[in-house]
Formats: sequence, C-alpha cells, structure tokens
Amino acid sequence: MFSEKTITALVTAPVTQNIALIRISGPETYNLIRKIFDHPLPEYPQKKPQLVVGNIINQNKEIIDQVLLLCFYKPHSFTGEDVIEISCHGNLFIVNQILRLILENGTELAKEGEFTKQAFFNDKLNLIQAQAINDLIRAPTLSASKLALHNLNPQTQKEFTKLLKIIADQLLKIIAIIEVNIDYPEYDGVEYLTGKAALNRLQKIRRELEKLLSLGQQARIYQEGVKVAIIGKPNVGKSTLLNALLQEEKAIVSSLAGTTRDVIEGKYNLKGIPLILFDTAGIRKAKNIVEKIGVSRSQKVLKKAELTFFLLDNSRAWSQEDTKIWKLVKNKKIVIIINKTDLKKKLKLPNEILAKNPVSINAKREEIKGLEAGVEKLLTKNLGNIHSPYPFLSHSWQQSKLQELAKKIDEIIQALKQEIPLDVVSGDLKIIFHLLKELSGKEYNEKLLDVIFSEFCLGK
Ligand SMILES: Nc1nc2c(ncn2[C@@H]2O[C@H](COP(=O)(O)OP(=O)(O)OP(=O)(O)O)[C@@H](O)[C@H]2O)c(=O)[nH]1
Ligand SMILES: [Mg+2]
Repeated sequence: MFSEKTITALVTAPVTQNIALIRISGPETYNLIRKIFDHPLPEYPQKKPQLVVGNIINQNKEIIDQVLLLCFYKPHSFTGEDVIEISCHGNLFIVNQILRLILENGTELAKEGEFTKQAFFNDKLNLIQAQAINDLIRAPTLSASKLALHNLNPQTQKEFTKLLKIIADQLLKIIAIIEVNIDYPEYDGVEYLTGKAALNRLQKIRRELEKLLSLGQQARIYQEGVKVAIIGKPNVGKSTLLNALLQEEKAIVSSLAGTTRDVIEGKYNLKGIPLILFDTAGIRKAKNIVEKIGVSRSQKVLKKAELTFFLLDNSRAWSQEDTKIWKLVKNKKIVIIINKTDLKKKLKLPNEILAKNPVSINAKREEIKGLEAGVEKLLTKNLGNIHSPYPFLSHSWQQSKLQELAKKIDEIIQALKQEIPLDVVSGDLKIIFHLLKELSGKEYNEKLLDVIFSEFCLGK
C-alpha cells in the first residue's frame, strides 16, 4: 500500500550543528526537489541510492545552501517510497528555510514515527521490527541496543514466523481432527484424536509460550532498567554509596545524621543492566517538618522501587530504627548491605537478616565489588542466557498478547483434563489463531499503531 502523502521532517536534532539531515518521502518527492534544487537529478528509477551535490534555491533563484542529496527510489528505500535525504549545513536558519521551501511545495510535516509507519504499510518491516527501531534509538546500554538489533534482524523474524507456523499447524491439526470426529464419528480412516493427544500438543505449545514470555521480561530489564531505592537509617552511608557507584560527588555526604532531605537520582550501568538509583533521606522519627517531608518521600520511592538496597552500619548496634525499616522492606526484592566494614564491628544481625546473605562494603573507599556481583546475580538469577532465535517480546502489547494466548491455551488444557468433549473447545482454538496473527506483528489495529508510533521521535 503506497502512500499518497509526501512527508518531510528534520531527522537530526533541532540544534545548531555541523550538518543537519532533512528527509522527504512519498510520491511527490522528486517533483518537489526539482523545484528547489539547481542540478539535474539522476534518471528514474534506480535500484541503488544516488548522491548529487548542488544548491537549494528559492523562488528568486537565490542560493539557500550548498547541499548533498541522497536519492532513493521506490521501493528501494527505508520507507518503500521515493525518498530524498538532504544533508545541509546545520545552522537552524538554513535548516528552517529549506524546510519551509519543501513544505510550501506540497509536503506535510511528518508526525512522530511516520516514516517508519510508511515502511510498515509498505511491508518493509513488521510491528516487532518497528518497535525495535525505537528501542535501538533509546537503548540505555550496549546490551539493550544488541537486543533491539536482534529483533530488527530479518533472520530473527524468519525464525519467529516459522515458530508461529508450527504452532498454527499443530492447532489446525487439532481442529481438523475434532471436526472430522464430530461430523463422522464412525469414520476410522483418520486418527481418532483423544483428549490426551491434543493435551500433549497443547502443553508443548504452552511451554514454548512460557519461554517467549520470560525472555521478553528479561529483555525489558535491559531496556528499561531497574529502579533501586537506597534505604536505611540516617548516617549509614547511603549517599556515600550512591557517589561511589556513580563515580561523582552527586549527593552531599556529611557526618551529620539527616544530611539528605530530597530524593537524589542517578543512573548506573551494571554489566549492561541500567540501574536507576534513588538515594533517599534516612528513615527515622522526623524531628521537624522538612525532615518529615524527606522521610515521606523516601517511603514513596520505596513503594515504586523494583529493588531495594537496605543499608546497615557495621559500626553501630542494631537499633529500633533498623527493625522498623526491616519491616518495611522485608517482603521486597532486597539486597542487604553492611557498610563501614573498615570500622570496629558493633552490629549484631538478627538471624532473619543473616539468612538473606548480606553483602559487606566500604562505601567510603569505594570497595563495592561484592555488591555489584550480588546485585548482578540477583537480577540475572532467573534470566539464564539471554539468547534466543526468536524476537524478545518485551513490550507491554507483546507481553499481553502472549499472556492472552497462554491463558486461552491454559483454559483448553483445563477443559481437556476435565474431559470436556473436544468440540466444545474448538471455538477457542479459532480465537487463538487470531492472536497468533497479531503476535506476528503483521496484523494491526489503529489503537496498537498509535501506542507504538506515539513513542517515536519526530523524523524517524
Ligand atoms: N569509615 C567509614 N565511613 C563511612 C563509610 N561510608 C560512609 N561513611 C561516612 O558516614 C557518614 C555518613 O555518610 P552519608 O553517606 O552522608 O550517610 P547517609 O546514609 O546518606 O546519611 P543521611 O543522608 O543523613 O541519611 C559520612 O561521614 C561518611 O563519610 C564507610 O564505608 N566507612
Ligand atoms: Mg544521605
């Protein structure tokens, strides 16, 4: 489905820079450029992109800029449309003049992700790949960008299509046999499908889905990061730990209890997993209004954190404050950290805490290797190897489709286990087919397109 619209946008950031890139895509691209460019364009059509040097000129034939055009021809472009990319000088006065000229000559300003949307409608990529492009642009670490590249790879899509086809074929077989069984119960030329045989097939599919679900969740950790609350009573060294991890003096450190009042955020790359760290005010019975606000903010951070660092001070005895905080964090995913191990030990840990394998550190001297290893182990405990021939279905729309599918198959498995006749479940199998199509990233509805492309930047 080729576009009737020609769209344009500044692809590079709208700031002064050496070179800026403007992209035009759609049926009017070449006609339009002929009106504002003073050199002949390469002959049409060609498979390979062509480079042309020349000047962008206005209606009065005044030169606006000397530019380089990269010309692509339908369907051999990213969007599948005629595309020209203009590399111009990155002065925003120049960029804006060129953009205005393009818009005046019959194009529309592209919306977020609209070029990628054109590519999707022209079958250049499916929705899983479209999402992967955005992931690649936003990847917070090298590991996250590798996951996005894996999803973008056509080979990955091929493998996934194969897997979905195997699942669909298995289901078709079940449906076909159910229907023969219903229509010709006496016909013994076909395999009589007992509930048990169908059950085995479905359980195999279910296991495959479980793998896809869990790999997607793992990938999410690398893409989105993990929110970590650094919690503890005042003066245990929370801010010192934050600074040691970030390798900068981000938070004020002092020997006064109650130094940190506000939440201080920092990003840390733990072997490819982005940690979003929140240093908080020490939790204790607040002495004044400002401290009260600080403690209440700490508790809010604790609520939304996916991981908690519970800090204890090796040089002080276990106190009531520690007990209170322990009650707040004990049911969360936590790492218990004993700080100030360079000082004389006064801390005697309750058995409950000892059982959680606390990690010892010296934040002041930045001796935190044990912590890094512990956190990595904890976060990657269920991760196994983040390798798969299939795409990592980490986004909420992908996870929810997988879950819907798993739920439907579970229901059928339950029905079969209770020996409900197979014809009763054949309707459900048809719903599953639809879900499989949606999962392939080729089926879409407007709502889903909005969800995916609204996250894109302008010009992509
Ligand atoms: N000896 C020693 N001192 C430390 C260590 N870590 C932190 N400190 C000291 O402990 C004091 C308190 O450190 P902070 O990092 O401000 O403690 P905090 O938990 O952020 O305190 P609040 O913000 O008041 O809740 C400072 O004087 C630090 O230099 C450590 O490992 N060893
Ligand atoms: Mg502090």
